[in-house]
Amino acid sequence: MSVITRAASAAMFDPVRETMSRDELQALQLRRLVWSLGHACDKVDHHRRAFAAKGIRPADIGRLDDLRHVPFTTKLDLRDNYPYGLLAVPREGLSRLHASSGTTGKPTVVGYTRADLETWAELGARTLAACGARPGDLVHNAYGYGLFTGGLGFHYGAERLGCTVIPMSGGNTEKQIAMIADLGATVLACTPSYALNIAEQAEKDGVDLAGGPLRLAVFGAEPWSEGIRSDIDRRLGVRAQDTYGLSEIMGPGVGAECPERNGLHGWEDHFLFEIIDPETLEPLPPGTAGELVITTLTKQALPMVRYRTRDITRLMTGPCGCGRTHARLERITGRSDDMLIIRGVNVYPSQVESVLLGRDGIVPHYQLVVRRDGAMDHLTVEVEADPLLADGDYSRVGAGIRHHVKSLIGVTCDVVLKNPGELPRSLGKAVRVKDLRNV
Ligand code: DLL
Repeated sequence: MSVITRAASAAMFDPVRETMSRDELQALQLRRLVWSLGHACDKVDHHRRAFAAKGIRPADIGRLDDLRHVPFTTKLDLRDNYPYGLLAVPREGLSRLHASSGTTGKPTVVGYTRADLETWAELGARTLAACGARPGDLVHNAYGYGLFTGGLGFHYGAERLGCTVIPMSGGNTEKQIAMIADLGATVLACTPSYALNIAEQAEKDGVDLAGGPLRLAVFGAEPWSEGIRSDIDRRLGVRAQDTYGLSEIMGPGVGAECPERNGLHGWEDHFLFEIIDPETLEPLPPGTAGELVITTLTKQALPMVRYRTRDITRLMTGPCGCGRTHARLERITGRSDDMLIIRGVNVYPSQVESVLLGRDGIVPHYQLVVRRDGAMDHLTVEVEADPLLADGDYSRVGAGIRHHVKSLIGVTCDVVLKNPGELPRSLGKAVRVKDLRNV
């Protein structure tokens, strides 16, 4: 990293919170953990009962390592206590509610006190700053506004940082492009799959966004690959950075990539991160890949105790060139519930994306279709042909992809090349898997 970049990003640190020594950080975490677990057990029946069932009390936590004895919380617990059962404050004490719609059943409802919203804005600002946004930037926010946390989460974070926000929300892509160009946005905040949609539409409309003032894209909310990163960097003329978050914990702003692009700093003064083996549920040593578990340290309305995110990553605690001391999460490759098992081989959509990206003859719009073929699951990769690909070359390109998926991921699949524009375009989170096994 160059001296100039380091100095520039250092200017945007919170010098107290973001660069404290690991010892200081862990001492702060322990103090806050004891408060948070006590708060959860005092105010929430579910947590009190779960602790009692394990025969432990918050006061028994003397070291961070003791967290391994504390019960987990899952999405099912949120559903079972729908809508307000896990709140640690009366409903009247909430300033806002958000909700995330699952694929089945009731949505997950989350609540925030005024102080929680303050913390969220602060961490949103920290997240944007880590990615490279600065006061005075013009932020075009195309994350969905509404119950989804993406829109309002980044909105208040950007305002807190001192940016000007265009609260665009998702959809109406042609209008988005006109606004980005006419108003001179410098930062684009949206999902990576929606940014691809914007890039494609701008190229069709003959609008040169790469030649304009846009310089940074703040992505998140779904898995994406390095291939998509370089594609978008080039087509939109930006530096695309990754951010992580989930509504159950807060929304966007739980972690962010710094200019080093070597993982996402998780904001450890507000969240405690663990990696567990999803089978044995035992914590794994630093550096090992597994399921991310998060405990909130400062949340008032909805304290979360060892929340099982289902997201697969690894935690890196070594020093980072940017100077921040907060541990880094490796980019999320996928969720354990998105993992497909095809003839015994574990496959994440993001692995297939990595194989597809950069190959000649196709564009980065794809979907994985899973069907049941007798007792076996069968995978078809549907990917769009480059508009310049000659009809006679479809089968050669398809065969090349099939071969690479087999040799790099180890799974046999069919590849169907779709005509340009045939696959659905994302307006928010892309739907990468079409599961036809139970229809
Ligand atoms: O997606 C919050 C968010 C909004 C994060 C905008 C970043 C930007 P949920 O709708 O509750 O919240 O979905 C959370 O999305 O558990 C991950 O599976 C996935 N996810 C979030 N960020 C990333 C990322 C928002 N950077 C779920 N890479 C999480 C991969 C991500 N997956």
